[in-house]
Amino acid sequence: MGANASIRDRSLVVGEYTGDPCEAATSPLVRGGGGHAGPGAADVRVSVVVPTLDEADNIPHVLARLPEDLDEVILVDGHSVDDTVAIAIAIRPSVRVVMAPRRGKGAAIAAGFAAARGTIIVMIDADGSNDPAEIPLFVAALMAGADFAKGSRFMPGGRSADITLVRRLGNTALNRAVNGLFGTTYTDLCYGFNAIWARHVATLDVNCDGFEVETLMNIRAARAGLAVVEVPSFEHERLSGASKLSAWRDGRRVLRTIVRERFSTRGVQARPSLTA
Ligand SMILES: Nc1nc2c(ncn2[C@@H]2O[C@H](COP(=O)(O)OP(=O)(O)OP(=O)(O)O)[C@@H](O)[C@H]2O)c(=O)[nH]1
Ligand SMILES: [Mg+2]
Repeated sequence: MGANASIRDRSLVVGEYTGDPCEAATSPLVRGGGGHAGPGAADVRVSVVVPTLDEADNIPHVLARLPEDLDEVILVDGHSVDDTVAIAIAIRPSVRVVMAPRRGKGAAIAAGFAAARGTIIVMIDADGSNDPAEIPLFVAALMAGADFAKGSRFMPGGRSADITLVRRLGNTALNRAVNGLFGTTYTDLCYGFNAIWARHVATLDVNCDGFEVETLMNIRAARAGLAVVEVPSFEHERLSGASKLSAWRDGRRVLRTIVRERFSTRGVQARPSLTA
């Protein structure tokens, strides 16, 4: 599939993965049953939220590969000290720039969700690891009935050229913990490429600041009974610059989030009553 795919490409159907991200299969629903087709393609407006912290060298690549018919692109900047914002505006004058209220990816995602005006919100990293050409696949998964489409590097058809051994082991262990504690069958817990119907954003109530944001979203989506689908994704190497994630520090934050959510009573789907 060429660059700048269309998010309204209705040929994106579930099928065998051929190596072309836009022909990949999605998972069956991994949790929940609340999904429904939602509005027709004509009523769908797609917002893309891009958290940035010193990504001046990478943001041109990401913006250049976005699908052509997005409704808005929101850059949530964590007060970069490089020219990330100026470069983004120069390349895409229509970009909406939101300054994150606090440091941290979670704070940026929450601010982007609050600012988004679309019916679908896609979150994608700014370092070139996530291929914007995969966005139509996430949109298609939502249009096909999912409430929340989460990218996965580790389901059939997904892959990572970026993850280190330590991070892979940590992600696998934490992913298993979540599956065991919350009854999910996720194959990837900490991946930043996801899409959700805007109407479900309040349900997730993203109120964390750091890299635990995807874990929080995945757990709360499952507990709220949202229909979650995994979408195979290829994670490329960060194009340039340094990672902001520390495996140990952020791994502990993810673990704390899992424990906190396990003992929280919020968002637990009500069990059907046996009495009328
Ligand atoms: N606004 C904002 N964005 C951030 C912050 N920390 C990270 N980001 C962005 O969040 C995305 C993911 O951060 P990365 O540093 O790539 O983390 P990672 O993908 O786990 O690490 P690598 O695989 O090494 O790239 C990137 O687009 C960052 O620019 C922050 O404090 N504020
Ligand atoms: Mg990255």
